[in-house]
Amino acid sequence: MKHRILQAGRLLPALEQRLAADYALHRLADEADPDAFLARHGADFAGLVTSAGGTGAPTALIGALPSLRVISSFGVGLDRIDLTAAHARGIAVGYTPDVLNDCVADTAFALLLDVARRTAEADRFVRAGRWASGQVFGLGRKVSGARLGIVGLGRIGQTIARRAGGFDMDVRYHSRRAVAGAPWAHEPALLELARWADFLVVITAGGTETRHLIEAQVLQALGPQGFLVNVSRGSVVDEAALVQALQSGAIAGAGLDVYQDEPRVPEALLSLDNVVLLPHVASATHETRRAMAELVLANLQSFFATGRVAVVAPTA
Ligand code: NAP
Ligand code: 8YV
Repeated sequence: MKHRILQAGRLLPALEQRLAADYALHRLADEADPDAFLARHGADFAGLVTSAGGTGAPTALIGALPSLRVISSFGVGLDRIDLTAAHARGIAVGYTPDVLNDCVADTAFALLLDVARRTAEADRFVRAGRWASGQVFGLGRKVSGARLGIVGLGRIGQTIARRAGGFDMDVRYHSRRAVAGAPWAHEPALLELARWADFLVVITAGGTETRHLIEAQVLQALGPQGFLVNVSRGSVVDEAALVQALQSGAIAGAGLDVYQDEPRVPEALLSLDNVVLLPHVASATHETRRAMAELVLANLQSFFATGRVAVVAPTA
């Protein structure tokens, strides 16, 4: 008998195929009325496969699955998983840290370079025929040697900091605790880091503790020559304050991969030229998504063989 697994949201087709081969997989998205389906069949499922940046495992979904024993999440963020509810019921939670550090760090730099050197904007300029018609494209901001402030020096934050060495950048970081042995200066006051930095890259965890950590005052401190890059979660930045800061010139520009209400991006951001907008794709390469998929499978295999997932998510 195959274990019954519920799939919440979309996953890589190759991962879905592997899951469907190994388990009795049911896609909740195929149901016209998911709530009615869960009310009738929720008790059938021992496992839930979901994605960190997508559906997650919210309280209501966990509550609708009374026989649930394991959650395997595609991604590292835990802000959309009710860890307290899972812990209270003894549900194992597996996730996919580390394998995506490189690609998320690369994307942070892609956004940083793009918004500073105006590459997407320059591409639009060429395609619109403005170069050919004799217009001159304006100057950008030098990245090499600049000051980089990193908000959150975890697995990905440290990878970003190492990338910055290749650009001869001066790096400092803010987090609640200094990271032992890290060669970069810890700045306990976020406002001070913002005041000091030319580029502020946000890569903290999401969730209630970091909600609107980057608010109007931080943006004011970053200043009219400063750039913000957010590859963490949309909730970490006060989006209304960011729009205001970009429109008024309180900061120079922003590079964003994540938003408060994905996939909706505020209309105001779409019309600004000093913003680079990505559709939550920081980990989206063939190589990294394959590695994440392998961990999703390994977590389930390990759980059903031993009672423990291979990579255990920290409890809330
Ligand atoms: P991690 O190793 O757990 O690092 C999280 C960092 O955030 C730590 O340095 C932590 O330090 C800091 N932090 C937490 N709360 C904070 C607060 N209130 N104030 C300041 N700093 C705080 O996590 P990771 O693997 O690097 O991943 C980070 C996040 O990136 C994930 O949680 C996820 O949301 C996001 N992510 C996004 C994408 C994407 O596609 N855009 C892809 C992967 C990950 P302290 O605890 O000392 O404060
Ligand atoms: C993915 C992410 O885009 O790992 C995370 O926390 O947000 C990203 O890697 C996501 O898990 C896929 O939805």
